[in-house]
Amino acid sequence: MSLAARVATLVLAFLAVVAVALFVVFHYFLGGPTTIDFSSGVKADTGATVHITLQEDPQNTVSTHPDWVSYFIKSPKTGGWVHTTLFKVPAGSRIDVTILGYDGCTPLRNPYWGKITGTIGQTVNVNGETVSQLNSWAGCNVAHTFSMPGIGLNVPVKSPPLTATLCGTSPCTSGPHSVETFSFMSPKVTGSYFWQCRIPCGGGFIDGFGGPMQTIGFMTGNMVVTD
Ligand SMILES: [Cu+2]
Repeated sequence: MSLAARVATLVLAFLAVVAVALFVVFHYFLGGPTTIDFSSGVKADTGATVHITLQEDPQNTVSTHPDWVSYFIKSPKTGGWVHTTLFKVPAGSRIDVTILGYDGCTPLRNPYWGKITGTIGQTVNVNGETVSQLNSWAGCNVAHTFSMPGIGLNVPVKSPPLTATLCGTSPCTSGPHSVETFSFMSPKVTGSYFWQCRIPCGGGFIDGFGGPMQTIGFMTGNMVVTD
């Protein structure tokens, strides 16, 4: 092999190692879920209305954990579903939320989490019906919750009927699902507000609280409130 060929091989090998290192850094260390921005173009503290749509699924086939239960957020820019649980809203605004519930039921550990709190009117609209509670001990009918302790928000999300064949590919675009709508006021205090599902739905983990329950992009996330 000529000197030039050896130098070229060495340089190529070096560049390959650098490329792998950069991929690892960007993909695994810096490449967390993105934050979906619902605040741009909306003046904070005016009570303006912002619309947010989420879905919860029995799986997340676009992630490296295809068997983990997961939320998705609909991008207001593209209309596409994004594998994230991070979103940004303007302070002091009315947040209209729609959640599409595609996952099957898991009983709530405490009936308290079936009670709706923190929404305007202390109610949610479930498939067209206004309710203030979902009694998951009377029937297995709740899949996940959308709960934000910092503002006292708790919304159980109804599951499709027990015998339904659930959507098997995420993000779900068809299949049996519930439609829940509710509104709440975003706080006037800016910052990051943690939210999580209250059902220990991390199947295969001790007490169900590991895995998706503690991973951003699945069953826990943050609402960033901005001015
Ligand atoms: Cu859950």
